Amino acid sequence: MKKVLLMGQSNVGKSVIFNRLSGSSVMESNYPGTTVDFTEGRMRLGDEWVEIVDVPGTFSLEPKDKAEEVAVRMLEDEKDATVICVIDSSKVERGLYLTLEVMERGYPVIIALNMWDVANNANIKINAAKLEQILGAPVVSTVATRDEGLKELVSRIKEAAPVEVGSIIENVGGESEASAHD
Ligand SMILES: Nc1nc2c(ncn2[C@@H]2O[C@H](COP(=O)(O)OP(=O)(O)O)[C@@H](O)[C@H]2O)c(=O)[nH]1
Ligand SMILES: [Mg+2]
Repeated sequence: MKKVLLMGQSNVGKSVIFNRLSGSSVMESNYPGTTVDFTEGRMRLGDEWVEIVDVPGTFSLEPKDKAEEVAVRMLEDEKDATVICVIDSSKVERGLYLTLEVMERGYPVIIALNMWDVANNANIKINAAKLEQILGAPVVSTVATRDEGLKELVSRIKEAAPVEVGSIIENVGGESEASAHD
């Protein structure tokens, strides 16, 4: 069965998203040989069922503790997974670090700009469409606690495809060159 991994730092809303996307058949287990637990469930994606995993929070793919180590191993265990990178919209740069690392490893990625309400309240403006264009990956703003954006997030998972990280740099360069010629 195809797997979808929810990844991101701690406290960005991964578990709220997981709970809303997964059905009732949720299973909690320890990662083999560790005391680190994670939750797994199923989700309907178009006309197929896929497995969705609430991966332990991690800041990067260079693990600093046991839980982060498990997060990295879970990613490496699932070479064919699609990754939903969950980012706290009020701290985008922090979340993008992990996103780029996951992309660099060749995984198809879709980005959930969660906590969109928090960013709004803090007057932080993010151009999700532009970020999507630069990254070459779907970017969806969400407020998981209010179930906002999650339908769109799920419907766009199929758009996630591997991205050349080099092309992201080109996209940024191409942008500034285009505006320079305006
Ligand atoms: N305001 C707001 N709070 C959220 C949102 N998503 C999650 N939260 C809250 O943020 C906290 C962390 O969420 P959680 O899912 O446990 O984060 P995780 O550590 O990434 O699994 C919880 O108190 C959630 O209720 C959101 O979009 N907006
Ligand atoms: Mg959690």
